[in-house]
Amino acid sequence: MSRTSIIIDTDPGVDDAIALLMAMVSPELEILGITTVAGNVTQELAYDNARRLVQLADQNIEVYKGCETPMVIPLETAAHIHGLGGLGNYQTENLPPQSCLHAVDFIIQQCMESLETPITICTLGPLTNLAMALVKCPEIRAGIKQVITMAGAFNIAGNFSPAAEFNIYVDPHAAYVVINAGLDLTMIPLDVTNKTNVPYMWLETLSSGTGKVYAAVEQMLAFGLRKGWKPKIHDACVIACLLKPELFTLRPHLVKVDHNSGPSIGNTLLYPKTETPNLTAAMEIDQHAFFQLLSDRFKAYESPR
Ligand SMILES: [Ca+2]
Repeated sequence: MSRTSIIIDTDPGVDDAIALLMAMVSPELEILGITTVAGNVTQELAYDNARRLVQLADQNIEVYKGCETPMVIPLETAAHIHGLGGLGNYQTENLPPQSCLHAVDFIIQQCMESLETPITICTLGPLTNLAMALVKCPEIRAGIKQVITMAGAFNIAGNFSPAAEFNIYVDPHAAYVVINAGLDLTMIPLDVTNKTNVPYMWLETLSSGTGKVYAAVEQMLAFGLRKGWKPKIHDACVIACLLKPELFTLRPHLVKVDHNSGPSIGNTLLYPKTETPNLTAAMEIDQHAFFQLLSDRFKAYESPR
């Protein structure tokens, strides 16, 4: 099987963790590297958490530390959603060694080496690293086959302000750069990812299953469950869309992002189909098939490896 080469840019984050764990056991994917971005948590925590997850999955994937702040505005995190450490109640010591290469330079290097066979970039956090790479070296566009991003809110209120979904809210200027870069971009908005409440059946599978990954994910989800939330795993939609795009209703649309300071900053506006499209928008998800795919992939973690 020829595998799809990807970079995952992430700010783990409980839902990022599930997306990463899903990707790391998907045989169709070759993960060239993981890059971390400040978002749900600070860069330092995101970087440690991503390495923690690679270690948990017994993988040998390099993690590259990215931008410490958004391009223009100060960082706002979401530690109240993901726990102070970012992975709910999950913590570990003795992390793998750090890489010296910056995430932005890693993205540039990989894209420039892939001009013959362009790669896919999956973004699970604010778009700062990818935008900075595009600003620093616009030529990388030729090395990018596709970008799939969890970002935006089209026909519903945001989850961080009434106008904005978190990833866009944190760095609307980066979103503006990426959306207008002329890339093959698929945007999976909150309208769709809000439908990924973890079913009780999967929670039961986690608690009755064996293996350290199940136990770890249970700990991660426990933080939200204790607060009475039914966890949503927004970012896993990106990996699912890469593996099985047929699970989503995808439509070409023009989307613009409001990056002007004011109460609507970070708003994503979905224009009617009559306007010239600039991206592919996910409009609906087959929830049942999505969770089937997720639980199928997690079976790889069922017993100690
Ligand atoms: Ca995320």
